[in-house]
Amino acid sequence: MTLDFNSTGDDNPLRIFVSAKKEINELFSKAEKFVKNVDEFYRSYDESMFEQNNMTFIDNSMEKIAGIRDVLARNNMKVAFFGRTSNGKSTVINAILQNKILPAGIGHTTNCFLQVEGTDETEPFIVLENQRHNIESVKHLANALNTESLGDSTLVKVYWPKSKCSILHDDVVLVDSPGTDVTANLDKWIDLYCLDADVFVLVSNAESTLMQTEKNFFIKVKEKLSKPNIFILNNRWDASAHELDSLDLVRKQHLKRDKDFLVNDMGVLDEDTAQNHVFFVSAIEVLRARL
Ligand SMILES: Nc1nc2c(ncn2[C@@H]2O[C@H](COP(=O)(O)OP(=O)(O)OP(=O)(O)O)[C@@H](O)[C@H]2O)c(=O)[nH]1
Ligand SMILES: [Mg+2]
Repeated sequence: MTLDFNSTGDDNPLRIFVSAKKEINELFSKAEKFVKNVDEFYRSYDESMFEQNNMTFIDNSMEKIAGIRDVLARNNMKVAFFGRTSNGKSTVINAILQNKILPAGIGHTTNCFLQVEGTDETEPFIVLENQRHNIESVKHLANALNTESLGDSTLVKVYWPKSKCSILHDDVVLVDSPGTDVTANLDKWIDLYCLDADVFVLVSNAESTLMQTEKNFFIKVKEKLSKPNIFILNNRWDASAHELDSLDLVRKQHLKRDKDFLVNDMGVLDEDTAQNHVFFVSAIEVLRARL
């Protein structure tokens, strides 16, 4: 099956994901009601009439279902982007959104968490500590973020008109982060922003290699989430493309290291599937082409 992300019909993969999530949510809602009924039934009699194992089984089931329901409660798909400073996380998100929404540039640019989601309103706005601020453009967003002395674990929600960006119609939420190398708050980040993410994207720099700081961050994520769904983007591939002689070799080298990380260090994928989780991209070129 070919996946057409530009499709506006029901075959759009993001729409399929969101509607599948809604259906699963309904199933767990029913399962929760069922287990509650059984629990009430048992409790309406003298508990000593039943084996303790049965009661424990019911309690455990209720706990498990509640946990799964929490994760499924959101009907959107949350995609979180991580990687070292300047690897191009914000540019990748802008390329996906086909708009220069997030500030991007050399040096350490993103200084807090930025969550982009769609709004039915016609003008963009941001919400910071429950306060709404109107913004006209990315320049205003950058200024607004710079004038506030935000901690690197702060979340700013960016609401961008769905009418200006097709991907936001499909309840996708994209989360940009500061570089994993510039913070002492990795544990806090994981608790605040990773536990409910559906997909993680590690934006790596194809001009160098996957760094230990990036790997360590995801190894920490894995300690809390049993099987994070991770994709690796080897960004800045345009720069490598100048070295035509060694291009194939460099690609193979990156692929080997990335697969090794996903399969052996993380243990989240097998060899064959890992191959489909590694990409070589030039966010800047895609963004330019899409503007
Ligand atoms: N050549 C090239 N430059 C890129 C590419 N993607 C991003 N850049 C440039 O790299 C610089 C950093 O990009 P950002 O998107 O701000 O990087 P970031 O990972 O968000 O950085 P922080 O916010 O500081 O963590 C910018 O000057 C981008 O124009 C790419 O694919 N190729
Ligand atoms: Mg950034």
